Amino acid sequence: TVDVVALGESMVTFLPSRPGPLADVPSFERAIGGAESNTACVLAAAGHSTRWVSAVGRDGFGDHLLRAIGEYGVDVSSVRRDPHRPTGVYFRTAGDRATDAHEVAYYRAGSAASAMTAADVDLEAVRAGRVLHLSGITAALSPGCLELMRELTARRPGRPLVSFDVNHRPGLWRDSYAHGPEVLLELARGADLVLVGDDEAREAWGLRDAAAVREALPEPEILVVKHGSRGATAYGPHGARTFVPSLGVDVVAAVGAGDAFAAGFLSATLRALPVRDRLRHGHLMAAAALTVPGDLAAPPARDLADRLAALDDTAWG
Ligand code: KDG
Repeated sequence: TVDVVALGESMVTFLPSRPGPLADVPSFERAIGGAESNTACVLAAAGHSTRWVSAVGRDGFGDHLLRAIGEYGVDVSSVRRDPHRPTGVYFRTAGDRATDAHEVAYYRAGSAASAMTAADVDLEAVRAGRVLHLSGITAALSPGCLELMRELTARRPGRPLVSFDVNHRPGLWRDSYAHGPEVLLELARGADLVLVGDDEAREAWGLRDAAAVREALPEPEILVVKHGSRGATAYGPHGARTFVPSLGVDVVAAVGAGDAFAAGFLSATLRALPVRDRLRHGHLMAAAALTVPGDLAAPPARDLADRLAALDDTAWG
């Protein structure tokens, strides 16, 4: 069995050659994006066996995604090639340093991945890992994708540990087909591990603080609420609560940091490390992603991450 299977849409990402509004950026550099495959890539770089399940077009961008994600060591053999629909792409601007305000222009409506359904995804390949990693982005893509998410978060005996990163993307829900981000709460209830930012919980669900999120989400065995640059709190069974501060880094771009955090947390979970160390591994991987312009940074090697996570409390603030 593989350690982690991640399912979701990936896109070719275009990063701006200079800061400023989208209307003024003269050229872009090609990179790869997609929250779930980002997590899979970081996990693979940290030494885990991973698989990414999705659909891409039979086009050059699809070729590029398969090659680039495959080069991280992620198994891409279960990704479907759709001859009729394109691979999604998106453009972004550089975030304002202080506020991280940036523009995102998605060109993904009608993409190959948005046409995924429970009927045409290889569910056996999806459920073959120790962990199945999902995100709320998929639920916003189409009714078929929402059904697929419902199927994968349904509680069933023998299923893998289901990890759900809420990943609220307001730009996707604005012109979504029917539902709003409240369906993400329903999906989160079916997961074993839920990761959510306190800002996301406020915007998507109107929940004020971490305690309110736990109250609304008692089902997942572990709930991680991220407080941006402040830190993250993990809620475990029987009211257990663990807070670990973030590392103070000079942020270049926040994009990809949440995906990397999930990878660090999952890596430590797979190795049955204590909750405090899971959070520390999350912060370490996030710090690497925060200090590069694109989604993906080379994460610290596993033995280095282990040594950094084991530093005493003075080093960890
Ligand atoms: O987490 C980073 C992602 O937001 C980015 O890679 C694009 O998957 C993406 C999305 O749908 O926003």
